[in-house]
Amino acid sequence: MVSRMVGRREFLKSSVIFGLGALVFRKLKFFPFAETSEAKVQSRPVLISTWRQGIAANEMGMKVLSEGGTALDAVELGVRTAEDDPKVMSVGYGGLPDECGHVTLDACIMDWQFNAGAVAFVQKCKNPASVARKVMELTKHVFIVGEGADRFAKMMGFPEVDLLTDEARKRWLEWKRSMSQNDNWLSPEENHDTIAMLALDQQGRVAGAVTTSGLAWKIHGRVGDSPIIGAGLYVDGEVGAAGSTGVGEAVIRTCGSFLVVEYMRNGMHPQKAVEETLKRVLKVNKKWIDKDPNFQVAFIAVNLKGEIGAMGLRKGFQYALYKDGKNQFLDAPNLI
Ligand code: SD4
Repeated sequence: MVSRMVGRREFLKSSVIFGLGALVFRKLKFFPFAETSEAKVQSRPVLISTWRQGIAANEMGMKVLSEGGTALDAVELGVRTAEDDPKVMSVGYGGLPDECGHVTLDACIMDWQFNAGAVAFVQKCKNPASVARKVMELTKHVFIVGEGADRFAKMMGFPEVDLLTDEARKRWLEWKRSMSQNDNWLSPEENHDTIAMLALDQQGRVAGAVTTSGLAWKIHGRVGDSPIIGAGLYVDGEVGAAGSTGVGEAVIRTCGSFLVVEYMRNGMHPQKAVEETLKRVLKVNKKWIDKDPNFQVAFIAVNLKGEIGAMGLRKGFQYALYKDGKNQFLDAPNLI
């Protein structure tokens, strides 16, 4: 009995000492780290956009935010800088055409409350992301395509524009001249420049937009991942957002952006979430990826803390990140 009591007292004493020791150890070694990272992640706003045109898009996005706009305004007007720029030959006006010489545009937009809008196969309007926003805000629908999308854009007051520039037509003619039996419609090199843009504003509202002319020389009527909610873009106001660029077919097969957000919902850091999603993309699309050294897919992501993720399947993916007052153009890591 006595020895049992002493034993219990000893046990309690050593537990208290051990507990205090562990606390001191945590304070010294681990707790400060946790505090630092906690402080660091509270950096809002954050803007992240794919490829070089993301720099101008982020600049515009930040201007919109500083003038009191929301994350949604920031992504809509941010991606518009690429849509309007004929030198960006993979988005909007001046985009490279399909196999028949038609420029066809796809876009979508989504906010932090699951509101979403999308258009595809647009041929007469250079700002499909803004048309997508009108679909989202002024109709009961999510997705309008083709002639109906052009008609809707016209009804909404968007001017009709011939999207094919002289330079894009020249490139199309060169492509046609060099066509051979070996051509692979899915892999011309200059295809990976879709702009996906995500914004987390000061108030913690998250939004995203994606806009593209799709893969150059695609079969007439083909639509990729970019305007598809869940594939090219997904936003969840309680979790964060993700967007993609690259060969859309591979992203559609995996519901890529939705998967990134789901991984984040389950607690993954955005960087880990994009990596795990790319592993899935690789697994599902292996037979196509193995055959084609130019096959690229990439994701960007942001969570509500302002932590970001960016990664390409292969080397070469670059993105623009506006965070902590700096707009930087960065190389993303790659999976293979
Ligand atoms: C598509 N994902 O149409 C687009 C192309 C792209 O960067 O992203 N290019 O499949």
